Amino acid sequence: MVRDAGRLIRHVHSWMSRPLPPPPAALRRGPLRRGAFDTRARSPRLTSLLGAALGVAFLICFVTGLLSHLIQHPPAWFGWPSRPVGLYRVTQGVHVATGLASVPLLGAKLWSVYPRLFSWPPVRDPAHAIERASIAALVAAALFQLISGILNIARWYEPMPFFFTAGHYWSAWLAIGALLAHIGVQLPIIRTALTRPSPEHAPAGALTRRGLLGAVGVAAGLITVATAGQTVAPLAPVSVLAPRRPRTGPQQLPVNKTAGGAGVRDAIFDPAYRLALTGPGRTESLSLADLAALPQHTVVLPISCVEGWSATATWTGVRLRDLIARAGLDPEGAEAYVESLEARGRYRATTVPPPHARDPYTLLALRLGGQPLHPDHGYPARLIAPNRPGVLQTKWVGRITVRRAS
Ligand SMILES: Nc1nc2c(c(=O)[nH]1)N[C@H]1C(S)=C(S)[C@@H](COP(=O)(O)O)O[C@H]1N2
Ligand SMILES: [Mo]
Repeated sequence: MVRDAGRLIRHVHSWMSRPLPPPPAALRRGPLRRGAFDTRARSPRLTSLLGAALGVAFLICFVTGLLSHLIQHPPAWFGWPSRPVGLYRVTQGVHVATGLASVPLLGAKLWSVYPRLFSWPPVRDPAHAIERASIAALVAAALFQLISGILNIARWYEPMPFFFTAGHYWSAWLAIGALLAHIGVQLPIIRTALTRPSPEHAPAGALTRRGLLGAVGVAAGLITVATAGQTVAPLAPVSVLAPRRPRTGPQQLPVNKTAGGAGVRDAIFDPAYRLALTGPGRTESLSLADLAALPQHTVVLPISCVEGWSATATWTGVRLRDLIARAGLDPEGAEAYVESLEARGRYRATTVPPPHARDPYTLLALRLGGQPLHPDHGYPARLIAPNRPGVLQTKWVGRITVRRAS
């Protein structure tokens, strides 16, 4: 049995490393000719150093992105707490920052290896062909992740003929799988390259390796500073590339979707507006005056958009747990389904799970910064809960259905 397996493996191995016929030498021109590239600044060490930095950035980006996905689409085994209130703000800020810092790292890494695209012969044997195909998959998935992520934070959806969230999520698995396989295959090379002391210096005048690494580091730092202001308020003035600034927008808060864009203007200003509050076996209609007559609470909580911007604001309104009790359930074991007056749209409704439903900071907010909500911020009432992605902070709330948590 074991002998057979051993023989099979040897057989596959020899088949995989069986040399393929060389391609016609006449093709060896242009970038394929010998010595077509200046290799002085390129080395396995440079490539390995860039790869290590990129690997760390990608891993952090993957984990924080996966977390964001789980919070938005929680499977039965997954739970996410309501405290600390700003945890999601940090994890998602880190997700977007590591993604953006990966841009110069990936650029430099590709520059350091692209001459190999023209290596001769293009494929030596079947094993080599598989290795090259896996690198092609890794490069394609990595580029797709960075480009789609940047288009998303720039809110430029036209070039993406697919649903961003699904595309970005599935391609992330492809990228991380290809990355782990790549690290596994390259490990011996990486180990020698990183343990051997840095060899010969490049001749004066040429781009030195250290200079290149420094430039890449500076570029990554500049990109971070130029965008982190979308969530780190003191950096806002220098964040020239940030698509949003924390203090810019109606009531000093950025807007994701406007009331006009959501088509809710008529519904939200209708004097007949009532909040439908439904619990097991009963439904109640609450007017704005009814809601304002209930005990009011004020909390300071951020909106933390999945697109990486976030901003803190002061919200006043009715505790969701008070509404749950009013609908006839114990807030300790209840969840709430919150629906917008918005007729269509992916983000018109969310489920508030028990940790957030019972948290005294979770409000059906009526006021922002002491004033009634601006129409674009969800007038007449919107959900605001601690430690939740902005996409789950439903605006223009028209109905709340309370049920026992499963
Ligand atoms: N009904 C509804 N609520 C919504 C949205 C939406 O499209 N429709 N967008 C969400 C997203 S993605 C974010 S980041 C926050 C932003 O809130 P703001 O526009 O008040 O800053 O609202 C959320 N609430
Ligand atoms: Mo968002």
